[in-house]
Amino acid sequence: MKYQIKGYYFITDSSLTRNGIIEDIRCALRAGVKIFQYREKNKSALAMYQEGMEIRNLIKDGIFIINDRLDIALAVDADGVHIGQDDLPVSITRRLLGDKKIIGVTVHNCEQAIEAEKNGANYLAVSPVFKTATKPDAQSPVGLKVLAEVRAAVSVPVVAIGGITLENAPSVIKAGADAVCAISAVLKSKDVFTEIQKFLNLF
Ligand code: 3NM
Repeated sequence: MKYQIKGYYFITDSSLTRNGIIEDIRCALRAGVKIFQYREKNKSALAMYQEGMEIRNLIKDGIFIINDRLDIALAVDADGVHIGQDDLPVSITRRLLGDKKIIGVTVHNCEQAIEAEKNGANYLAVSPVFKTATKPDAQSPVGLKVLAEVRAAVSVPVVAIGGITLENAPSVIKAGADAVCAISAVLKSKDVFTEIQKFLNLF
């Protein structure tokens, strides 16, 4: 894989976007983002396939990950899939996706992190670090301590997500995050491009 999981990690959100997720991705590409995740909770498989193909064709120079949907990841030849604790087991996902693709796994504690790495995860997302309104069913915030503990317990890259802002991002990076996701902090801004640049500049 040409790129590492490092820096600002962009995730689409069709309910928070002001100008549409495709325009958001264009802004992120112009700003220099190298890791993208298509996260869509409420669309048909066909709509996701079509949108996923459109995004696949935009991201020539970067990593393209699909949230949850292994079928869509395979269909659009994404670079990988991001799964949670209630999705198919990591080992099964690996068997279906093959050795060349990326598997990211959301974890809430060290035990899950060690297990996910053992089963073949390429990176982990520790979540939610802080309180977030973007994912209504998110667990209680795990905080910077768990983030640092997970960082120390595994060797794959660790991504931080949940309630991250420009103000608290430096503390998240200091706690050991290799990459940060910040959805509302970026998409609620009128100038997505500039807001993303500010996050990229933290690295
Ligand atoms: N997953 P914001 S929290 C996509 O806890 C996602 O697993 C989470 O959005 C989890 O940056 C979250 O606006 C949303 O807080 C993060």
